[in-house]
Amino acid sequence: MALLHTRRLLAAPRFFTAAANRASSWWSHVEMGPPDPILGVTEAYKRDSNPKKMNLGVGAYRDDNGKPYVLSCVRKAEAMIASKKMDKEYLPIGGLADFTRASAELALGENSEAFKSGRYVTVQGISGTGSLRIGANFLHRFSRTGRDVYLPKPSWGNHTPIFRDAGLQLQSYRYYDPNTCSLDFSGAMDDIARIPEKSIILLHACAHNPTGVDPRQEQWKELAATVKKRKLLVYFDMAYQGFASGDINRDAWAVRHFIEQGINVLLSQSYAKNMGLYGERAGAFTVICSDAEEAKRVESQLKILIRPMYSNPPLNGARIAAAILNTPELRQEWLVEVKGMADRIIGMRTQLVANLKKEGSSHNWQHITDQIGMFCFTGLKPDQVDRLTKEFSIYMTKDGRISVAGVTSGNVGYLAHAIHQVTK
Ligand code: IK2
Repeated sequence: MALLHTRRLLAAPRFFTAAANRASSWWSHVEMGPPDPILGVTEAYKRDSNPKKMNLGVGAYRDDNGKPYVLSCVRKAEAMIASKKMDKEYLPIGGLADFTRASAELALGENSEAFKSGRYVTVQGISGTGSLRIGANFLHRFSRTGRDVYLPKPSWGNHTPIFRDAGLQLQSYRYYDPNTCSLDFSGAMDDIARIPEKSIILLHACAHNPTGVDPRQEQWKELAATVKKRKLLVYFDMAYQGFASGDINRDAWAVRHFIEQGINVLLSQSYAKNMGLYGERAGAFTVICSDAEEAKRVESQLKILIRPMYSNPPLNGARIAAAILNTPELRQEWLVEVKGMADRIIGMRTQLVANLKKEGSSHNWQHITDQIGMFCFTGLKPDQVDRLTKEFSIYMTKDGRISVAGVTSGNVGYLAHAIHQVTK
């Protein structure tokens, strides 16, 4: 007892010093923040020792063995770049010209009037997120008509902080009907028709994240007409071109249609998914302008925005993407590979539904095959998601979204079994 007392006395000064340090610290008021709702799922997954564990949280493509996949066209582009022994000088503020031009062409199409006439400006961004942030900052500085950005409900979780941190205000429009697990088209049209004129509206160009629900072409046409009538400023987020249907032109259809209708959109692109360049952070931000002279003025201001943020963008990913887009054989190989990824995901959706039926599930799971792209909004409730994690070590975001890219022929049966157990 006496010994314990002595030990406590000895420990006390250290305790008091630590407490005093905390109180006098510059950062004593900084509270512990919550983990990221998407990337936090991966952290929890990593801590799980169950050999059957599945990470269906983050949207990162896996091959049918569940392994990260580096496209063969990417390996070849890297070899080509290495063989040229290029320097590592800074890129210009707006990025690699071969990359930005090819990105604009990929999105708009080689026959696009806006592309051919040069009434656009494209700058390189730090993948999709960084490109969205350039756009958000540009809107904050130059939008003359308002600070309100209307997001679909729900939208990719990071959209809100991207726009909010840039000083814009977030609003929403109906998009998804949880009762049918599909597009709430009339709700969306009603809400959009009421958005105050000249507000900003964000649209997912294809493979809507998190719902996997896209408008059909006829519905896009109606949306474009309403948006035009309301004089809304359209911001397209295109993070999955080619990855949704397997066809780069089909996935860019909405963007191209809006521009053909005379709607001068903003656009963010990412090569994270469709080229598997996740960590390379290759992306682009485009503004369609009324003419080439306006595009020059906008470009000058984008450079002024970018310079104090990160000075100039990273070199490597842009070189890889540019090599693929601008070298006919590599481009051809990429088109086949991106289709291969999209097809594997579509195949997994079919297999998941077939396995749920085999398990004896009587629910209607048709939305799993109706939805498109990397994600499936299963309709699972938070308590069912909890059970999947606790009882089966299957990790996903709380909203019931699964990354279908993480499902393989080897684990689709286990997933279907687990889903059936928590939904029967
Ligand atoms: N915009 C959308 C709609 C996205 O889905 C993404 C990628 N999200 O992937 C992570 C996830 O939801 O699990 C992006 C933009 C930006 O992606 P990046 O910055 O990686 O190019």
